[in-house]
Amino acid sequence: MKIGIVCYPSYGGSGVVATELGKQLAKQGHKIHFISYEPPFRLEQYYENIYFHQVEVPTYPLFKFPPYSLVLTNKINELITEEDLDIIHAHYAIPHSLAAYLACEITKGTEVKLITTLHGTDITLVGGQSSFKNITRFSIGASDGVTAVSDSLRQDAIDRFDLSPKKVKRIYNFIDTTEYRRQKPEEPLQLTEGEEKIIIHISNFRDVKNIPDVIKIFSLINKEVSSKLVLVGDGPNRHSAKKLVDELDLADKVYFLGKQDNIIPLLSVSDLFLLPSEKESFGLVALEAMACEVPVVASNSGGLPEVVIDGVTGFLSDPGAIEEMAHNGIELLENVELHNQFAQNARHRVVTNFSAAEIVEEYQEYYQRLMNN
Ligand code: GMT
Repeated sequence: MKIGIVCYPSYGGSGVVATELGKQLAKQGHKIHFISYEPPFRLEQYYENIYFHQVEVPTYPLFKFPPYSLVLTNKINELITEEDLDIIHAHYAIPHSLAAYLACEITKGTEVKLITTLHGTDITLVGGQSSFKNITRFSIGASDGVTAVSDSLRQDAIDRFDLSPKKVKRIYNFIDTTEYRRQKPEEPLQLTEGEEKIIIHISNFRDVKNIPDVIKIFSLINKEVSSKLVLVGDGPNRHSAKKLVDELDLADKVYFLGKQDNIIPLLSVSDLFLLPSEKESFGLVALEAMACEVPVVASNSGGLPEVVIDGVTGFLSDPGAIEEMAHNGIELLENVELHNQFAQNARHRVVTNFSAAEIVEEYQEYYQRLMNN
């Protein structure tokens, strides 16, 4: 098949899933055309069967707001004809799904099918806002196929946009479990002294991630267990996080590492992952942690209970239940046997339920089904 993948190229789960899906499909011989404003960050080298098409928005004094969505639409439309695409797969509804829909409409008569994958905030935070609601509902309805990354998100989309349950298929996120596994670091990472435990959090530091809760949970854990907190990523709440760390007198115990291209070495030395998000449609990063044998203490919001099994691969609590999350973290860090068991359970859960081979096959079957309709 010839597949156009429209995605955000920067750090973030939706772009990662789109890129990894494209890489896996390319390995199987499909021709993959990524369309975005930059090469996706996980597309760091040449891969056979993968092409990248950059969307460059021309400037003009009249354009106070450069019309990215329109240029994207034009680019997708060009590629439909030039590359004779079979599928356009839009990751993240806004604006990709509508841009792809318009691009297909412009070249009426082609057989190209449009698939939209909903990732979470495109429905829960952005698409639900009145400024975007009608176009989001329309482009989801107009897609030939719609997938959501968890049952929770699927139901959310159906409820919010009054969709037929038949319209949305749940296809879980996945990772390459041969790449994501606990590895011995080539060089020691020098993050700890002596027997300290490493607690890690990785995100885009947006409100939805409850960054203050990450720090408060760590503060409570650190009173009982000698430990360091490693914060990976960057975003709007990084500055206030730094302030809170200083106020709690934790500056020498918390590392702000910023954005990191390769998180596997960091996860491979970590003992606990914290993800106390207010909302989380799936929690790809929890999956990455679990694949590296790191148990997860998380909130029970959205799709997280479909990823992290409470009492088996980590612990789940209501968002904001800081004391309970800290208590669960301490239990895991102090009980070596329990920790080892959870670490193995976590890896096993990812390998058996979320590995690339099975999930990519689900996408291929879905593509095929739509093409046969
Ligand atoms: O806020 C983020 O975590 C980024 C966002 C994105 O669009 O990349 O992540 C969403 O999609 C990921 C991939 O499907 C999911 O794993 C995240 O749970 C989801 N984020 C939220 O729902 C907040």
